[in-house]
This record gives sequence, structure tokens and C-alpha cells, in this order.
Amino acid sequence: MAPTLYSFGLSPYCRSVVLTVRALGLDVDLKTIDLLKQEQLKPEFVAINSQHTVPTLVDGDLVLTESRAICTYLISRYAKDDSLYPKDVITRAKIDGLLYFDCSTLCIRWRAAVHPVMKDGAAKPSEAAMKNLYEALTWLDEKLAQHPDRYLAGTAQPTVADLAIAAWACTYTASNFSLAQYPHVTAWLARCRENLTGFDECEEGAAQYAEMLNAIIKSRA
Ligand SMILES: N[C@@H](CCC(=O)N[C@@H](CS)C(=O)NCC(=O)O)C(=O)O
Repeated sequence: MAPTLYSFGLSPYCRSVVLTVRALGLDVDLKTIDLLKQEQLKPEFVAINSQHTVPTLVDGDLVLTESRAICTYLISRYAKDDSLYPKDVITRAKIDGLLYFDCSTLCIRWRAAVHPVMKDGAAKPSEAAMKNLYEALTWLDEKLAQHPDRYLAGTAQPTVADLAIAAWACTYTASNFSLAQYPHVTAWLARCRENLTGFDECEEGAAQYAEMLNAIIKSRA
């Protein structure tokens, strides 16, 4: 039976998993949990994931509730080759490092900038939070500068690190946070746009997210 993926298109976490599903050409039963309608709090979903977050993957008896673990699991279980998550120890270590950087730094700093607006009534992201976010993007740019024209882990082909981080990066650009001062990030994102299967779908979700965020900011101006 195909795995079930509970997902919401506006969520960057979900979009990274959907990019992985598309890259694998995998058949999944995609079920939308509309966070704007608070569907994640319905008892039937909380019974599956008491943390009530998407993405959530159910594959047989396995329930996974962390986006990056879902991506690497799907690749390990279903990929025809290992290009998205190479078994070579050094390359895999670099990819894991990038996924943790995404989880512990990029996402956290994005959330620190945007959540006060989305959840706590702030008029716009604070300057301090934006400074921290831009600092993290400088680090991402520096990583890419070490091997221009390649993907994040230094590979010639995209890996799961690109899928995870591109889902966030296109959210920045859609939300009018300029990446102009990060030439390597800009060029890498263009490569992702050109080469990742399903990137249009990912950018569509990013545009909807941005529309929601910008409408909130405008309403408080
Ligand atoms: N660490 C989780 C975070 C997932 C997460 O925070 N998802 C948000 C949407 S972007 C969510 O489901 N929020 C609903 C809630 O917390 O009730 C992952 O990477 O999968």
C-alpha cells in the first residue's frame, strides 16, 4: 500500500517532503490538513500525531513526524539509486550537516523573524531577527561559494539537502525578502528551479504562504 502523507502546501516543511516524493516519482496518498482551518487539531489527526504537526508520514506501522527524517526515510526505502542521499560517508556527513543547519539555524531564524507577525500581532519582523536571518544566509552563501555551480553538499546532482533548503529559500524570495546580496544562493536557487522535479508546485505553495504573510503585514501598516 502507498504511504500516506499528511501535508499542507503552504508549509515549507511539507513542501520539502513533496519535493522528495516528486524526485523519487513515488506514489503517495497525499491528504491535505488545512492549517488555516485548524484541521491539525481534529481528534482523528491528533490520534496519529499528538504533536499535531504536518508533514506526517504513515507507511505501514511506521509514523514519522519530522520532515527531514521523512525525506531521508523515503529515499532510503524507495529510491532506485543513492544520488539524493549518497551512501559515501563523507558526502552523507555533509548532507546531514546541512539538514541540521537547516533545522537548527535557518528555520529557527526564519521563524524568529516571521512568527511574531503571524502569531503574536507584531507589525513586521524585527530588525534584530532579520539581521540574524541574513547572517544565516551569509553562511549559506559561503558554503556554496566553496563549490560554485554545484549543489549544497558539493555534488553535481541535487541531494536531499537541496530539496529541504530550497523549499525554504523559495519562501524567502516569494515573501519579498531579497536574496540579491547572496549571489551564490541566488544562482543555486535558479539551478534548483531548473532541475528539481515539482519545483513549480513548491513555488506555488511558497507564493500562497507569501500572500498570507504579506496580507498580514499590510493590514498592520
Ligand atoms: N519539525 C517539524 C516542524 C513541523 C511544523 O512545525 N509544522 C507546522 C507547519 S509549518 C505545523 O504543522 N503547525 C501546526 C501546529 O503546530 O499545530 C518538521 O520539520 O516536520
